[in-house]
Amino acid sequence: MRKGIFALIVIILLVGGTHFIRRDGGSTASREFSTERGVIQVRGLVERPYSITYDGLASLPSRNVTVVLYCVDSPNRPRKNGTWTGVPLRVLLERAGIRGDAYKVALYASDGYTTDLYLATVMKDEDIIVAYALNGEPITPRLVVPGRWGYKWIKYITAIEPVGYDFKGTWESAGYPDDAIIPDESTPGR
Ligand SMILES: Nc1nc2c(c(=O)[nH]1)N[C@H]1C(S)=C(S)[C@@H](COP(=O)(O)O)O[C@H]1N2
Ligand SMILES: [Mo]
Repeated sequence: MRKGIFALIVIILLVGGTHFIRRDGGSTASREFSTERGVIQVRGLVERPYSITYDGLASLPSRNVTVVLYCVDSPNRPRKNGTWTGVPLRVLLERAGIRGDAYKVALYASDGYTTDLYLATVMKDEDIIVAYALNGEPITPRLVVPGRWGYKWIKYITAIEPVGYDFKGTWESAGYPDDAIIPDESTPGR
């Protein structure tokens, strides 16, 4: 009789334990999944703030831009190269209706990184895109900013925010040039 009760307890613990492990494993997986999918908020000085999932970007007008990513730390070594596919930042902003008092665009990432662009720059350059593919392969959406150093090419974007003041991102506020314009490749010491 006591053996029977003992066996029952063991069975309950085993089944309960297995159930717990499965549930825990499941919730960990779904947390990673939701981080990978990601969401971008378009907020700040806009008429109609909205959110778009990383997957949702593919349903908007897209553009291909062939350009090289250079990091300012090794200015002559191409870091990433090819054809980037994505949505013009301007299109994402216009969907929200940009308010007249907007002056810069602050960009935020899930790792705490930030950068910024002048709204006027974004509005006149359709090749500034939130890219979701490189050479036809899906990538985690990141900004592509032709002619500017890699520190403008923010990855893991979580928010795009027109602001009315001189917002400066991670490296811009540490003293790197805010325009981040890459000098011509023939420039000595580039
Ligand atoms: N979220 C995020 N984006 C970022 C950075 C970062 O640290 N965090 N570094 C920037 C810098 S300084 C460079 S040179 C490029 C490097 O891009 P890569 O990692 O694709 O080579 O990413 C930019 N985007
Ligand atoms: Mo960089």
